[in-house]
Amino acid sequence: EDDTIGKQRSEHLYNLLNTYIPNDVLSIQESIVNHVEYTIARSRYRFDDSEAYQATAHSVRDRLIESWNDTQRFYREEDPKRVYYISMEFLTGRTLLNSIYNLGIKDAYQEALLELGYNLETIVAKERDAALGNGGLGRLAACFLDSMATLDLPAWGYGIRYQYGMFRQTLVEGFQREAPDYWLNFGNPWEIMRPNVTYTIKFYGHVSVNEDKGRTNFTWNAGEEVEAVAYDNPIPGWDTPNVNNLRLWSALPTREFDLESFNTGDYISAILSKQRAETLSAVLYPDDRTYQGKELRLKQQHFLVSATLQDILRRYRSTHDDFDQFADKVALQLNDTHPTIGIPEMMRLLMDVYGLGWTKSWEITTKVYAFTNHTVLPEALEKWPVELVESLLPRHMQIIYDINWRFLQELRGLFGEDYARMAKMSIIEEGDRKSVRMAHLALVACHTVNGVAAIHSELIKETIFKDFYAIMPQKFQNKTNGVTQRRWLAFCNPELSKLITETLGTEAWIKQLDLLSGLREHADDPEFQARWKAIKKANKAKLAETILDLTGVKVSEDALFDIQVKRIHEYKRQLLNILSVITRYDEIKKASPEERKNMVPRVVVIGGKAAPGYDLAKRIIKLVNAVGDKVNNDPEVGDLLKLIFLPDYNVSLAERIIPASELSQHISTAGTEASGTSNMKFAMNGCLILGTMDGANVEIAEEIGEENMFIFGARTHEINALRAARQTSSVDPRFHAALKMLRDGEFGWADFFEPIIKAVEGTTPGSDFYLLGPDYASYLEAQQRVTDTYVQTDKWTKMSILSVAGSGKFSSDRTIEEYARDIWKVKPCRQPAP
Ligand code: B1N
Repeated sequence: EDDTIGKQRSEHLYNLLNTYIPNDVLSIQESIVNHVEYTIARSRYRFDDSEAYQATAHSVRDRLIESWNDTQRFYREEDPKRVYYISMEFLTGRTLLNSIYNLGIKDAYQEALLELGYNLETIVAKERDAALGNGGLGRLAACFLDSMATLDLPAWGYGIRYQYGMFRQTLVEGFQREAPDYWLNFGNPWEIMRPNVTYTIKFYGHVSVNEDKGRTNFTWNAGEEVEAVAYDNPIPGWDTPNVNNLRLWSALPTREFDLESFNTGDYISAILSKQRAETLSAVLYPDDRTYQGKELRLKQQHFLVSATLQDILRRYRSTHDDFDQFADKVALQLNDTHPTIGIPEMMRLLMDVYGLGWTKSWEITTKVYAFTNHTVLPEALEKWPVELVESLLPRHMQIIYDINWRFLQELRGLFGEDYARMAKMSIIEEGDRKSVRMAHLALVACHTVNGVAAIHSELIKETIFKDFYAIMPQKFQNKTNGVTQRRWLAFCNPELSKLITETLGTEAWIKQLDLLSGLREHADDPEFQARWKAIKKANKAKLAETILDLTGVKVSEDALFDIQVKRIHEYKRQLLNILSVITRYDEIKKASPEERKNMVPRVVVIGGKAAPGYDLAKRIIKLVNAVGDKVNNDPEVGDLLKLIFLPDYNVSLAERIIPASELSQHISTAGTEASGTSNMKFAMNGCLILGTMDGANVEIAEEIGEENMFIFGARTHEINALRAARQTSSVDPRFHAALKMLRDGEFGWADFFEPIIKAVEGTTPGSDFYLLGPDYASYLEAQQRVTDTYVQTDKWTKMSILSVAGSGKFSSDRTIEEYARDIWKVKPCRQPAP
């Protein structure tokens, strides 16, 4: 990107090299074998599956790099407005299969490998997941990169190259254990280190002020510096010559900083303190529930935005002499408030480094930034202690105070001396421990804030951001989430994908998901239904194998596969699911042999990680395993009911689970799940949804029809009243019966499960905050509808087809088109095909 080769010379080179590596089978084999010998230095005649993966990945990387270089060169020449998606998380998963599909060379690679004696599917599984994210928010960022590339948008992602991604979850006697995910151990062929793209990142120290010709200049004398070095990750799109970039920063010690510490004469401690710098980008925070106020986390956030903004400003200035056009050339999207410290950092860079005044700097900053909110749960809202910001980022604290002072003046202009309102809305929260409210900072500085589903975008206006909505309603937008149908349907479910393409007579749906509506007219066709069912059956068989591998439990492929996979959270109500399994178990035990014959066999699968410090979530994992142990080994129950906890749920496992699922549960208390995105993936794969009217479920119901889902439970507007009455209202007796079985030790560990029981039984004020009790009857009734429908195979299959047919809206292509049009104002910029 930052080549210094003169334009003339690069033109010459371009003409010289204006041919890409050919993609015929022979050329592919040649490049794989070459990489075996020269990149991984193995014998051309003997390499194992892992080595075959490495070599294959490198040969694909060569092809990505060609298009990447040309795309970036084209962007430089065209100088379109660009968008930068700034996120602490990118949950990519694996890259190999995605890349060869997107480049349109999957069949050629499959054949090339087969002739060499290797199976593509086996090779692909050798890749480690890039798990640089917690869950939905991080995966959304990855889907957005895919869509931005596919839509030819001049877009880059910016993030952190964590050495340890999301922890690996193992089970020891049914308890979650966290193991480090050292994913870079055997190298990462998908990244390109850029040793010449580095920036210095400052921390601590003090700010000095000096007057010069009537101007006040601020200089931040850092107490600690680290170097950020860029790693570029090519992002191909589907059916386009464009390849975009995800730039991830890694921390290194600076030489200047070293010199100082080495001067003290203590060589060994100087080396050790060097290692402190590396720890900055060492590990992803595995908590998506509560913001923890940890200094290292704020350091990571500043590290990300400081390197990113220096990079963006330098890129802009390499082709522009002033900042007059900056806002016409740059759009910045903040993925939640995590990168919000980038607002004062931008002000600092413009004023203190580029010498602009406050007014001009503020105008630019407020024109480029927009932010997305992903949750209404108050415990997740970031608030950094003023003390901490002051010591770590002293100049930023000054700037934040200045921004706040001007904002409070504005409020005074609007409302007079309304101090209560000012205190509520201030960027600074007063109190024993003053803190900076990052969401308020973002709301003041960004031109737009958006929620991630219609209901959520309404809720933020009425709850957490109510006061801001009152004075700046024009800033509020909705952008309903989406997922990329490439990874989440076309590639992970190849057989269904083939059937869809054949039925629609085109594969255009891979880029235009709305076309799926064309499946509607086939929903009743018995022949089509038969093929549809057969594909689901084959996918189930594969999942059954995985379940056996991972848990040792053999499940019946004829049972209804009922899945709930997501992070373990009280609000997501995995407990509701487990309790209904207990109720079902109880019913089976009490049933006569005759009655048992008429029951519908079920495999209930639960998977997901608990934040390492989230005690109750960890107890819930143990509970799933304890109930599973009992139920799965009860000969009276047999195939009628299995409860499986699938360990280490991640992107790759999701790609196996989702195509095989028949029912999936999205059962959060109404008003708590901002959107959910796996619900969209399940629907796209012909899985029926058992869910509440929460998050994107509401819009899914609009699109595919409530009659094709199993909707239950209280609605958002009923929640407050239900909470107020929780202790005094009566709930379904089966709820208490299930809790009693737990308490009586039916599944062992009664003392250990007591806190779970206490949390939901509703006997103390504030207990059962997520209203499992009040929703229980409605939930069981919906479960009964599931069972009754499942035995009507044709009806079920029709609903499954209609789910897919109705999921067109939930492509992240649609989401990104809306962001591009309504928020970023960026247009496609496709390089001419080579
Ligand atoms: O973001 C997803 C939504 O689909 C989910 O409903 C929502 O729960 C999820 C702190 C978060 N909200 N907040 C987070 C992640 C990491 C962290 O450190 C909060 N994740 C969500 C995509 O919009």
